[in-house]
Parts: sequence; C-alpha cells; structure tokens
Amino acid sequence: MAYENIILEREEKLAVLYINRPKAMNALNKDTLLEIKDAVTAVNEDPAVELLIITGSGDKSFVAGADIAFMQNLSAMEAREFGALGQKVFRLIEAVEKPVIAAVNGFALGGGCELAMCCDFRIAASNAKFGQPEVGLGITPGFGGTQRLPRLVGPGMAKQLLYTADVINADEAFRIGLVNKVVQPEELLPEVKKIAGRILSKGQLAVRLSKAAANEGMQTDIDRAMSIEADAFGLCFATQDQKEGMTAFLEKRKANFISK
Ligand code: DAK
Repeated sequence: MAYENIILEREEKLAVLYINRPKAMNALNKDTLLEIKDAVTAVNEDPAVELLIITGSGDKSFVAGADIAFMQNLSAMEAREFGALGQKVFRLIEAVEKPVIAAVNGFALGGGCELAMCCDFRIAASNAKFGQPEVGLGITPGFGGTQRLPRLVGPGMAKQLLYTADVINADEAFRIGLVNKVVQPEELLPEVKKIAGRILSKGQLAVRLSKAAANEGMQTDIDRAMSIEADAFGLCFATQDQKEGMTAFLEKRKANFISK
C-alpha cells in the first residue's frame, strides 16, 4: 500500500511511524487510520522489526485529534463506523506483540491523546500538550479515551479532563502519570531511541511475554492474572534466551540473546 498520510521508516530493528498530515496538524481521517492499520500490521508481521515508535511529522503536533472537517457532516451510522475503525486500529496497536512507544512531539488532543494512550508508554517533548477536548465539540471521545484515560491516570483525574476538556502541558502530564518522561523537543527521538536500545538489548521473547502478560492481566482478576504470569514465566524456560541469559550472568559476561 502506498502511503499519503503517514511515513514508515525502518532503522535496523526499529520502525518509526510518522503521522504526516501537516496541513491539518496530523489529524486523523479515515484514510490515515487505514494507512496506520496497514503499517502496524506490516510491522507486527515483519520478523526483522522488534520495536515500533509512533510520532508526528513536524515540530508542532503529534496528532491534533480526529479530523473535525472529515467528521463534521457524518451521519450517525457513518460516525459509528468511523469510531469503530479508530477503536479497531488502536486496539491493533495495543496488541502489537512488540513494544510500541509514543514519542509525543506537540499537540496530542482527542484522537491524538487516544493514539498515545494505546502505545505501551509515552515520552513527551516539553512543548507537548494533552487533552480530550471532545465535549467542547458536543461529542464524547470515540477512540477509547473514556476507557484508557481512567486506567492510566485514575478515574478522578480522567473525569476532570474528560468533563472540562482542559488541555494540560507536558509537565502536568508527567505529574499525573500520563507520560514517563519529558525532554527538550530536539532530544525527543534520540531519547526514545535510547530507551528502545535498552529494550532491544534484552531477550525479546521475554519482553514480548511481559507485554502480553501485563496487557492481559490488567483485563482480569488477580488470580487469573497471576496464572497468566506463571504461564509466561514457564514458557521462558523453553527458550534459548533463558539459557543464554542465566548462563551469561553466571559466567559474568554480557548476554547474547538470539530470541529463540
Ligand atoms: N481536524 C481537522 N483539522 C485540524 C484539526 C483537527 N482536529 N486540528 C487542526 N486542524 C487544522 C486547522 O483547521 C488549520 O487548518 P487551516 O485553517 O490552516 O486550513 C490547521 O490545522 C492549523 O491549525 P490552527 O490554525 O488551529 O493552528 P493553531 O496552532 O492555532 O492551533 C490546535 C493548534 C491544535 C490547538 C488547534 O488547531 C485545535 O484546537 N485543533 C482542534 C483540536 C481538537 O479539538 N481535537 C479533538 C478533535 S475531536 C468518535 C470518533 C472519534 C472521535 C470522537 C468520537 N465517534 C465516532 C464516536 C474523536 C474526536 C476528536 O479527536
């Protein structure tokens, strides 16, 4: 598929997906969502790619939300279909087997905040701004914001942000736990790639099993969640990575993981 609204770059084991609609502050319309779906599926299925970074093109905006011009005249059924497509694409991102990091380089509003929230974690540039402004447009968030925001920052803070449509800066997003770190804009991609490098130096099967266990465990009760963790832990002992990791520790050398 040829992309018009996104750019997908590969750098060795990394893929970097840029949302690229500068004329609309990288807002998401249907075509952009379909391109993201295609790119994320390709990344998930490509054995050469081990980690995905999602960011926005330019220095002003990560994603300024769903495309308001596109949505303005949708019928109720078309809006439902658009919402369902966004939800499906964001669930797909959440379920990518490999780590996915959001590098938030500016406005992350509405669907942009929701896109950042479906990634495993978020690193923000100091100029980033977050919010769910939907109620100011007379709509509710439609790409998972009412569900992921409370899970990330707690129900009280999430409801305040959802009801007021307040936009918060990167430091406040850090304070409430929405982002893990705030860096200068020019340091954003280098910092995210540094973190990616630390992840990639570890056993990738163990990283992926940790992701799956955390994601699945958060959706269920603690007893079932512990059983999911026990299964993941047991499975590691069928891998070369476990043998190499433990042998390397005992031999006082750096592990050379091959993820088998
Ligand atoms: N959609 C379309 N175009 C947008 C846009 C957006 N979300 N955000 C910005 N643009 C466009 C502007 O219209 C402008 O276009 P031109 O006038 O140049 O043609 C261009 O980008 C530059 O924007 P500004 O001139 O406004 O730039 P500023 O620096 O002054 O302001 C801003 C930047 C990001 C603060 C401002 O543009 C802004 O407030 N944008 C809207 C942010 C927003 O409200 N986002 C939330 C969108 S609602 C659902 C499905 C999905 C959703 C909900 C329900 N269901 C089906 C249930 C999701 C909803 C949303 O995400």
